[in-house]
Amino acid sequence: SPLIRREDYTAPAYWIRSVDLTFDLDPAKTLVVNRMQVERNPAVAAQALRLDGEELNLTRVLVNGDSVSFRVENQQLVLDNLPETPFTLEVRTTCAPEKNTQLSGLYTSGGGFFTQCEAEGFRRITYFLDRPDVMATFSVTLKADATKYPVLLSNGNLVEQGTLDGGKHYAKWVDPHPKPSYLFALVAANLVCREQKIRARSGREHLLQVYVRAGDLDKTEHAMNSLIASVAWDEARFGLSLDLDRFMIVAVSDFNMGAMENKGLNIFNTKYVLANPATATDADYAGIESVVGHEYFHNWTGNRITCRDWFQLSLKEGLTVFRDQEFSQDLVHSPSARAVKRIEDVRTLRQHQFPEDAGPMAHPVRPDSYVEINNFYTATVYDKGAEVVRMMQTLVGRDGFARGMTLYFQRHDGQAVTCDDFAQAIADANPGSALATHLAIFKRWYSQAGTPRVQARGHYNADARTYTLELSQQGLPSPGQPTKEPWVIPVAMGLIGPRGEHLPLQLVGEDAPVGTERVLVLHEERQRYEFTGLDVEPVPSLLRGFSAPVLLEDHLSDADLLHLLAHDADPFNRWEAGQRLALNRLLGAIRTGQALHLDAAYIEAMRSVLRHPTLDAAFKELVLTLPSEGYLAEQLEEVDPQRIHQVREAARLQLAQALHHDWEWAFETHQVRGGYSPDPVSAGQRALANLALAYLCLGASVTHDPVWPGRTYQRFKDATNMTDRLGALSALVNSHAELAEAALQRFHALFRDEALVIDKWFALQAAASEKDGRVFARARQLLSHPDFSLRNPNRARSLITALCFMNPAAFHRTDAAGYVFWADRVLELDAINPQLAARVARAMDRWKQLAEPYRSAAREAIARVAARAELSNDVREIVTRALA
Ligand code: DPP
Ligand code: ZN
Repeated sequence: SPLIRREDYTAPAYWIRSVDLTFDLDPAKTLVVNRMQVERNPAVAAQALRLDGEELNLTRVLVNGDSVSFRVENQQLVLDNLPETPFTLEVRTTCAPEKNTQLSGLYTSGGGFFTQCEAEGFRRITYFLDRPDVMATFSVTLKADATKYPVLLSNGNLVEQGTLDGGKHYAKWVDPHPKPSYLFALVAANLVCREQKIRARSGREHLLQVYVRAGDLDKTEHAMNSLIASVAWDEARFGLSLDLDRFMIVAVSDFNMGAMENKGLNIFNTKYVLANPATATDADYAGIESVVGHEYFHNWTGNRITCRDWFQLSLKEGLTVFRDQEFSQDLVHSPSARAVKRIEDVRTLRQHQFPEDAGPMAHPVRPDSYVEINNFYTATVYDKGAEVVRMMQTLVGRDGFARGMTLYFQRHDGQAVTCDDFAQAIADANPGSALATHLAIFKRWYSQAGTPRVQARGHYNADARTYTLELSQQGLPSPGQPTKEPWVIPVAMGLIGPRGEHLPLQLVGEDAPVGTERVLVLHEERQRYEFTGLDVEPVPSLLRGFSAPVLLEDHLSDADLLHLLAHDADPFNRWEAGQRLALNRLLGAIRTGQALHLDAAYIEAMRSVLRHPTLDAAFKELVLTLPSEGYLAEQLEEVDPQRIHQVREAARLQLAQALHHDWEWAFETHQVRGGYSPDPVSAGQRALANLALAYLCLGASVTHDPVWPGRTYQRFKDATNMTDRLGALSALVNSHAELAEAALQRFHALFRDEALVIDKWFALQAAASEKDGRVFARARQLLSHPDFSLRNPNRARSLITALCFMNPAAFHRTDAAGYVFWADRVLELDAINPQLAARVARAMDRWKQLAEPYRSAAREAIARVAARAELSNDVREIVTRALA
């Protein structure tokens, strides 16, 4: 399987201007008639037309109605001797949707037909120029059994429908917007829909629809509300309105990804559509809001302006993640609720993207090469890509960024473009800005992999009343990139005085202070900043709001961090200070092998946050949650997952015991009364109450006091929403309470017919805090539970991802049984669904960091997978890179 390189890009030799598709849908054998209007691209030397196709049965090829000679080689249909003028090419093929377990292309799920075409699924439906820079208008006719498939949908507008002989019916859809094939979609299924008409600011009326299976209609309100909010937000913030009469979301339970932004017909994993208070947690509600937003926002950033080639994937994904993050922040009104969302996003970035950027799969936001593009739907392309866009906004300001977006659409609407085009538009709309000044250097964020390290050292000169801050940056080698050039790094910062006051910031040479917060733009390897007029020695608060995706070493002392935790006006850095205090203590114990002892200063600091009169509950919950085992591992040169677990559990137990009365107080005082609402204030209260409950049950696990486990079980039974029910269940399971078994059984019995809840049931058990190997043993047993299946991606992930990615202590065992489990599942899954298998394969990314005996055993397991001859390109690429 060849390596595909960005530098090899060439424009297509042909354009397909329009396509007319007819589907005769049958699970075993679907007939696809594909009529394309094709013309040569005069800018490219004359050559054969090569159409991509995969697992298709080709039955007929006609050019302008006449049969022609053709050949099929390397999964391409090749036609020579074509007319110069535009011509009609008709290709007939059949495929077998029911056999399509990869869930790419046209497949069946729950008795209906669905499609997924990004990145290269359309070639599994028909022969085509399956590349994003070939944009065509589509008209689509669907024919299917009227009883089994009453709903027939495709992109755009419904122009015709009717009945056919033999119990069949048909529908014809026309999408007026030219689009690449990856945005094609069809659905034929037995579904019901919630619909709502809205009137946009422009006065235009739109029909919004959310399609689900018959029993799920009561779980569609939140998705619809999120969609309505998305339409309004994009108009208000960026002046971008919905360009279609009808916008549809369809939920399907077998889906590889979260959702897909097909033009006018978004197809969603049920996980990101279905919610009611009894089945969905606050986190699920938030996930639905952001994914509905994300896919909707793609209509402009991705669909109207798309990617020239797949190396530009972050052009749409980084930008659209940034937009969905901003959307979720703008929906909440308090600055602290915005900060909570920012902290959660940064936590995700550090948990997934930083390890990726330090491991064998490290790649630039705009990769230079790939074997299988599906492997590059990564945290780097999505989340680091979003940080790159966020830095642009920081450098040009919020209004400047909006101007840049406007220019981007003026220049490129309807085109397939590159990351360079985007950055250029934002810079050109902001002449004189730091972005425009340093654009070439800034764009290294697109080309250099790896997380930059920033060092900060401050020095106060009492006589001169100055504070000198020296910032320097450095990049470590990554695969294929041994050396790094400096990046442009915006460092938002402030200086805090001994009484917690925010000091005015005046650099030497300036006439007056410029407020108490500013953005320093580090663009050289080393820069010095001299602040003047300071009567007191400040504590620096650097990288506020996580203004750049870097690793900061600021050399702050414990006392400095305690000061920031108590006083920083920037909630992100306040949270960060608390995490750093914990990190220092935990890492100290992990490195030295000595027993952990949480000192009074730390405990008191945590107590004052917990008891703070004005801080939000959601923020408190974040501060009082210890850094994860995965995050701890990333700070270490050599990783012993069992040691990390031991120390972190000891810390949790000490927090449980030292703050026992405070946890009781927190639990009692954070009860939400009245009906369920997923708003950030009530969600924060529930989160803190659930954290308190977890600590109270943990404390009880050593005192053997039955009161809190008993109350927790009662709360589990009486809960009126899933957040509280799952919180109580989790407290019991993670403290290994005796009542946990009964609760798990009851939970399963209550929700046996709710697939998404049963996923939670699997995941909770597989991600539970390991104790004496019991969690791993349980996870292995659950493989043969009648509800378990590798064929449904959500279910497969609920067990395998929870164990292999989210539970290091259960996964990394001295007897290597976790790695055997991993290799077996990767191989089994690869025969069913290579995309999913390749995701699971990445659980071993960081194996070289492991201590012995884990390291050798991990290598052996990866080698066993790599030795399999009939591996997919997807998994082959991952294991080859891991072993390199
Ligand atoms: N393009 C999709 C999304 O990120 C992924 N399939 O929205
Ligand atoms: Zn996306």
